[in-house]
Amino acid sequence: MKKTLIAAAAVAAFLPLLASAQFAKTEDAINYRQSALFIMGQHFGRIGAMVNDKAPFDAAKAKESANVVSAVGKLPWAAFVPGSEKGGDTKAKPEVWEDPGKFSAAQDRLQAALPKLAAAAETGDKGKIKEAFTEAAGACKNCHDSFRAK
Ligand code: ASC
Repeated sequence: MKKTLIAAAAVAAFLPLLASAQFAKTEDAINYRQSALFIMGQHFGRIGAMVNDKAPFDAAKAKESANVVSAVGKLPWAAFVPGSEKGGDTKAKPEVWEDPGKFSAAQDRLQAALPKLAAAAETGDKGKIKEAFTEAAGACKNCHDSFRAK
C-alpha cells in the first residue's frame, strides 16, 4: 500500500516532464498545437460557410469536416506543456498555465460540443448542423476570449 502511494507520488511528480518529453523542443509543442488548431479552423470554417449560406451546402463535405474537427479537436491540449508559454510565436496567454482548472473546463466544453457536431453532420440536416456548429463556435470563442491573446 505504502509502496503504491510512493510510486503514485513519483509518477505524479514526473507527469509534467513526461508530457514535455513528447516534444523534442518547445517550438515543436507550439507548432503542434497551432497546426492542429489551424486544421480545426479550416474545417470548422468550411462548415460555418455552408450553414451560414456563404457556400453551397454539401452534406458529405459537412460530414467530412465535422469528423476532422472532432478528431483533431482532441489534439492541441496536450501540447500546452509547461515551459511553452514562450519560445515561439504563441498567442497563448499566461492564464493557460496559471488557471489550469479553467483551461481544462474550456476544453471540456469543446469536447462536449464536437461529438454533437459530428452527430448532427451524420444526419445531413443543415438546420441541425447549424445548431451544433453554433454551440461549438461558442466553445471556441469562450476559450479564445480567456486564453488567446488577440
Ligand atoms: C471559426 C474559427 C474559430 C471559431 C471562432 C468562433 O471558424 O476559426 O476559431 O470559429 O471564431 O467564435
